[in-house]
Amino acid sequence: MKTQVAIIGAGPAGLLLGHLLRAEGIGAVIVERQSQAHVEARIRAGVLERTTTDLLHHLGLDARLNAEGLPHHGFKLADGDRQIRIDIQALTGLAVTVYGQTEVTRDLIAAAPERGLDIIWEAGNVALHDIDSAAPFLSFEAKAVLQRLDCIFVAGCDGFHGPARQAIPLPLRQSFERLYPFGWLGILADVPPCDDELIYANHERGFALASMRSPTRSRYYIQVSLDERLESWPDDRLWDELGFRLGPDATARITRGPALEKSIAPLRSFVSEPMQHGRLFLAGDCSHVVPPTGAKGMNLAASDVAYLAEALTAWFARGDDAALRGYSRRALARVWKAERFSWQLTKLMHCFPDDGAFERRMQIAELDYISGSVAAQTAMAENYVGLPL
Ligand code: RFL
Ligand code: PHB
Repeated sequence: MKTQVAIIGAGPAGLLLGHLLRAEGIGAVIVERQSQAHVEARIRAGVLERTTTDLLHHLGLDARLNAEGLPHHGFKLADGDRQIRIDIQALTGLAVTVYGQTEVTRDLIAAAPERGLDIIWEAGNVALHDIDSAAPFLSFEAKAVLQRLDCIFVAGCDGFHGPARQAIPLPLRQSFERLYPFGWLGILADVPPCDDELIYANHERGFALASMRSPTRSRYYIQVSLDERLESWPDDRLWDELGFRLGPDATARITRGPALEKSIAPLRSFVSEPMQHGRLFLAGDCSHVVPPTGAKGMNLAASDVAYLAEALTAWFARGDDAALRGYSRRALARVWKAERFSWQLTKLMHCFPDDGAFERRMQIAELDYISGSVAAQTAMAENYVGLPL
């Protein structure tokens, strides 16, 4: 098999890149380890920045997004009894859109055949070869047959655990990491949300987030220690805990219901530099991870591939390699700012096991400062809606 760009991974980064390349007439094939059903069932991000929705509009893959996406003009920070509203629309002129990653992924997969984007599902043992030559290729097993995909470029879009990042030799690759001593326990339920905006709550029992997928589907999270097990969190215990943490206004309006999905995700900040080696280009979680507090992970995957598609298009259309050479530097500049915001918001809103009374007072003072400062609220709002591309 042969294509122009071989993409590893059918997450948001790989699918969006594939569509952006096909829209420019560039050949692309995606090789994905999991089955289509598995990928379409994953519950992940919920908040899309304007830069991400713009890409879906540009591709004309926005029918469901337009019909079902919920524009959000603000969000709330809760701190015990108080709520601080960050009016992102008034402060930045922009909004975010609540539309699940699951839905984005389904829309992109559904449109793949009609746009000539081939996806090979359940590909085992994907390996990269000759990435520092002019003729790289992938090998993998599909339907029990060893296959080879020759290409001009390889795009590593295979998430944090995939093989692409490791294909950059270690002396040339440097990583920066912060692991957090807690995770998020998430619940998805078909009940109306407790508020029409998201609420990020700092409580001495731990962080909580009230989010949503639609007017009838809620998504909630609580901070839990890393050794917690799902079996210890029957639905009622989880609803009780949300009631403690979200503050009195929200708690009075929580509707309980059975969990459609429940999972625990660890939190991590991670960047691997550079994002390019030879003919291999990395995008999304395979090259950087943020804790979900800032709602940035999927949006960074989208901005990476917007840069990469632009650079590959310049190369295929005009033989111009300037943008490809600048890709890593350009993408990392945006990545590090999102890392900074996600890390700060995580520190502000969570209970760290080693923190004492002093750190708690600092968090409360910071929230108090934000509540009274338009400058602080503006800084938070412009990061939340997403920095410009
Ligand atoms: P993905 O989505 O992990 O996709 C990678 C794909 O590569 C495949 N793969 C392989 N394929 C072939 N061979 C191999 N050896 C392979 N190894 C892996 C995988 O099966 C998969 O299909 O990475 P991508 O595309 O870079 O997208 C990143 C986003 O998924 C991620 O950043 C977000 O989900 C993060 N995130 C959020 N981001 C936001 O922008 N807004 C949010 O509100 C938000 N909330 C969240 C989140 C992530 C969460 N979790 C579960 C970590 C909330 C949570 C709880
Ligand atoms: C979600 O709805 O899953 C969600 C929303 C905001 C975040 C993280 C996750 O910051």
